[in-house]
Amino acid sequence: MNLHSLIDVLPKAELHLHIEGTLEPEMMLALAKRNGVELPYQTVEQVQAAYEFDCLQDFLDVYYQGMSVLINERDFYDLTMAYLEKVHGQGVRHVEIFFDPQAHMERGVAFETVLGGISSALETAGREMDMTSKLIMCFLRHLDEEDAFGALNCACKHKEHIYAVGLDSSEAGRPPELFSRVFAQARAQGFKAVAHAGEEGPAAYIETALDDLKVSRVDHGNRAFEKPALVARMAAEQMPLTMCPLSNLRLKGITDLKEHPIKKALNAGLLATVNSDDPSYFGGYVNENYKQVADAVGLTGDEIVTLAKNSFKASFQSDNDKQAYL
Ligand code: ES4
Ligand code: ZN
Repeated sequence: MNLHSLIDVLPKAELHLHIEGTLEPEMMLALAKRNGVELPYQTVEQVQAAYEFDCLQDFLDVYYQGMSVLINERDFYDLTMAYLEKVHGQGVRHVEIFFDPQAHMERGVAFETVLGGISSALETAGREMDMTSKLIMCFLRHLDEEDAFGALNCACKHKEHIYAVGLDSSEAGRPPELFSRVFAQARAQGFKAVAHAGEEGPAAYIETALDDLKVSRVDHGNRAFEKPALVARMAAEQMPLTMCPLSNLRLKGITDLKEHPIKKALNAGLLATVNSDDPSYFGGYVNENYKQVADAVGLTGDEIVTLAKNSFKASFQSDNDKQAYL
């Protein structure tokens, strides 16, 4: 079997996916119309023309503007359902989805509207497509600790729907330790923890995500390779890394996919995984990420199988549920 067909049929889990980053231009324009929201774009081509980014912040500005069309519970349901149907066709059997409630609450959209729409779509996908899922609520790191505590208080009322907390948005100058107290309280309330670290920020931010936030996974983690002792530690601990090749390319963390450290991560014995991050904005869903990075760095069939198995190993599924895929 050729490698692209192997990627198509392998069962996979997706562990690094911002649901707001799956908003396709067509749906953005349709929801803008449905909800009477003004956008600076009128056509799909105009939307796509805005997807030229020099860094993470460039992208985030467009991403927060795009999500302004999401107002009602049905919008969040439709968004989530469209993503799940898409990746069901790519062999994805399990998803762990990030959402950014603070970005919606600051626009006057209620926490329960966001959570209600996303979680009913996950329930439908479980019932109709046999897809399993977990939800991860991210704190926006450009906002302060108090704002994060507000989101955590909302999450505590809905523990049956939220499995873990995460940390995303602008990384530079916003080290994980600013949120140590929020994460300590979240963990005390029974949530697992993950955090974006080492996407643009230095290796030291990965270390404080591990030591201060006590995360179970590191999202991105690319800059770990600047510190060999950290790579050795993460390999020894089998600390998962959720890597996102097309995201790194589009946000200029790398200038060519050939530079992507996914193969280096496997060679170092890290529990690395491939994910799409914000597929609508970065030009590909999970299989496009696997295929393009596989072609660029020359992954073997065995390495691709390892990455797919890693996605289940690194997931929050029970050991029993993981076994079916290992
Ligand atoms: C994100 Cl690529 C990326 N990095 C950090 N935060 C994010 N939120 C959505 N996409
Ligand atoms: Zn991300």
